[in-house]
Amino acid sequence: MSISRELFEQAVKVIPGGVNSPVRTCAGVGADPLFISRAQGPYIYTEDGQKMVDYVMSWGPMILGHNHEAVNRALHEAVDRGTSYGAPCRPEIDLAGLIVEALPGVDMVRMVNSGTEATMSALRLARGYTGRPKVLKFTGCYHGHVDSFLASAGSGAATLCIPGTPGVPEEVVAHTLLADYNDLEQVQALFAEHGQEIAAIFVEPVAGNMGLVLPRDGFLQGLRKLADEYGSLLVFDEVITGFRVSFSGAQGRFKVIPDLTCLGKIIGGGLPVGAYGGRREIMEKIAPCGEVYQAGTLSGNPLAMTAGYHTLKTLQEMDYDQLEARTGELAVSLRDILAQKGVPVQLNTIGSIFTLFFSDAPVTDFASAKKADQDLFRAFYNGMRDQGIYLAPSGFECAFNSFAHSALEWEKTLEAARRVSFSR
Ligand code: KE4
Repeated sequence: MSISRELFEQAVKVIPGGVNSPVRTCAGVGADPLFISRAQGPYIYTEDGQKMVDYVMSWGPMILGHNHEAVNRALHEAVDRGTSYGAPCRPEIDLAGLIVEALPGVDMVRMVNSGTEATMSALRLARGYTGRPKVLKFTGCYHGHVDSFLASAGSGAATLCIPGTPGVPEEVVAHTLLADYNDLEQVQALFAEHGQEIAAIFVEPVAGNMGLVLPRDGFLQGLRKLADEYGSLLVFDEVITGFRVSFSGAQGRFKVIPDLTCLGKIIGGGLPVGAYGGRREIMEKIAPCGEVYQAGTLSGNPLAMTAGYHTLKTLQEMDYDQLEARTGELAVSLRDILAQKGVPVQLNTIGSIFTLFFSDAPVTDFASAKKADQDLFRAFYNGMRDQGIYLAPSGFECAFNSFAHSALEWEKTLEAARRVSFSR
């Protein structure tokens, strides 16, 4: 029996499903989760000593690669100054200042401890600022496990086929309006009917939780126009895209400026950090300067702020265009290798992220994402994993490249794909 299997058998006794987040279970691909002992650069190392090329990268945060020297060194120094003060500290201003400087839609930012906390707080703020109850989200988008957003959510809820809202009272999701991603007509119709009650549109400006789905030309601009027309807020959930699709996020790349922005993942550099920010007159509604309450014991934790600051500071000097070009080459080569095996495959990619859908039709929303063949994905996942390539164990997630990956890892990845067998 492998060490990972032994550990998993121990874990399931004391942790639901043996994992602390459902997407980590590999039930959907017929495998056990691998227990990781350490990580370095583009690699993770399993408890059984297997060295694997990592394209999960902690589900997005590790864009610099694991254990980056500058981040690691700063963290070691920070630990010696204590781990938590529960009081303001300099690293909070350093990280907040970098975020405000980088994102055109953010004048002020509040730190929290996860992407979920960020979107939950942004939703409360949008409702408090507008005095309206309803929120419009898109099927297949995932904004964390916030009650109001667990309606037709993506990520783990899609992977595990969990229906929308067990455990969430009907009254809560009654205020959640759903539209299909990229379908502006549906959004227009919902605004025509509910416009004066809609506090905000929440959208992943590039959707990463139904697999990667790109916004159609004019989609984000159309949302901006409708929000303005009806006095609703436009909220970009940039937990994945922030500092990923460009140093100024999706809002800088697509030049559509939201009223509020939710962040996570990369801004914590691998430590637990989320944040929400936006226009000053909205953010000043948040306690203690405003009446919308939100708080957190470990918000602005000095270690997390240090990791986030040094991550963004390092990213400021990195060549995003080059990483995007390398990622595109890798993804196109993977698609072509798989297509030559006679399987239907579609590729969506932007920045340093991509998803290969086993489908013969383009994937532009949740319905088309769900048409992808999950059995083929399962064969691909396991075939790659058996050869030391670590992908997300779900067809509704993305593969994340990093500045630590090089031609060596990319060639290993392509070689492994050439050897994958899809014989049913
Ligand atoms: P967290 O609460 O997991 O930090 O962030 C929630 C969240 C919010 N918004 C977007 C766009 C997100 O992608 C996420 C979290 N992403 C998933 C994977 N796609 C995290 C992995 C997990 O759930 O373990």
